[in-house]
Amino acid sequence: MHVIDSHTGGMPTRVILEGSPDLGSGPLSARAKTLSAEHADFCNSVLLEPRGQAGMVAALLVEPVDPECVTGVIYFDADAVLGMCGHGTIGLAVTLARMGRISQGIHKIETPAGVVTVELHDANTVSVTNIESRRIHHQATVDVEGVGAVTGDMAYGGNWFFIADAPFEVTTANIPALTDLSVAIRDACIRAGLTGPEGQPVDHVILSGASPNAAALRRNFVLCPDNEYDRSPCGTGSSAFVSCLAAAGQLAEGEEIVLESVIGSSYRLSYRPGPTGGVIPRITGQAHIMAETTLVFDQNDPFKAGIV
Ligand code: PYC
Repeated sequence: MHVIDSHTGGMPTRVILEGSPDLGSGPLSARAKTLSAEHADFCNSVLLEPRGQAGMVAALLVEPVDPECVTGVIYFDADAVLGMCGHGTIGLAVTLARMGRISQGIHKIETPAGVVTVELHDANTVSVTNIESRRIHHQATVDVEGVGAVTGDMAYGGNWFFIADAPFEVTTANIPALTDLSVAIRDACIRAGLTGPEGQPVDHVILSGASPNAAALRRNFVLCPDNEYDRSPCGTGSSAFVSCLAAAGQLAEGEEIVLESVIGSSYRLSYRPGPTGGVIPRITGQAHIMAETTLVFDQNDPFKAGIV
């Protein structure tokens, strides 16, 4: 299996160029469901140790339905198939440029959540115009085991986020505590039945804190479905965050802000109004290629499907 690995603000993306299971030719959302339901071994073998690494997200290239798109892509982490992935799309654009498949300019990419556009500025810098994002629930309170009541917003940015203020500093030293708290909050959201309009459960949690960097509005810790934290500021999470700022009247159309990850990497963000009352976020960040690799799957390897 031929893969190209990059990282976006420290968060790894593994683009799978060949060697994927046959997912058919239907809508990408249906192909994503098939991948999730029928190919867990494939997903594990690519992302889990010993071949993969903690936090890594895979970007499986597939034929798009929309002929205007340069490619289709299905993202997954070690636990779940994702609707969209912002850091992954920045990494994918830089990877496609390295392969000579795109040049500087604007290109469309199809994801299970919808068509997004990427603008490649140079070999490393990409702006993603995401799908329409929106605040779903304002100031919902959930009862978190061992903590008590936690109040926050639920928002959609291509994945489903619960967003609350961090009760302590968002620093690398606090990553274990931030992870534990976020997992407990996600469990509480699921127990409370806090969902999107079609019953979509919260799959990511953002704990938002102050940044020591005057240029950044917030420093956000983001928990992913595999219980790893996003090393980047999380493209879909930042989109959800921006939708909440917009809904609260705290960010004007076109105004640019900087959001940081817990490790201090950053995205620039702005939005324009969406067609159905949400926002269309624009996320600018940088990715760097790390490796071009052929993964080998030895039939006699006892850990062929990863260390589960
Ligand atoms: O950047 O959207 C993102 C993302 C989702 C999960 C990990 N990164």
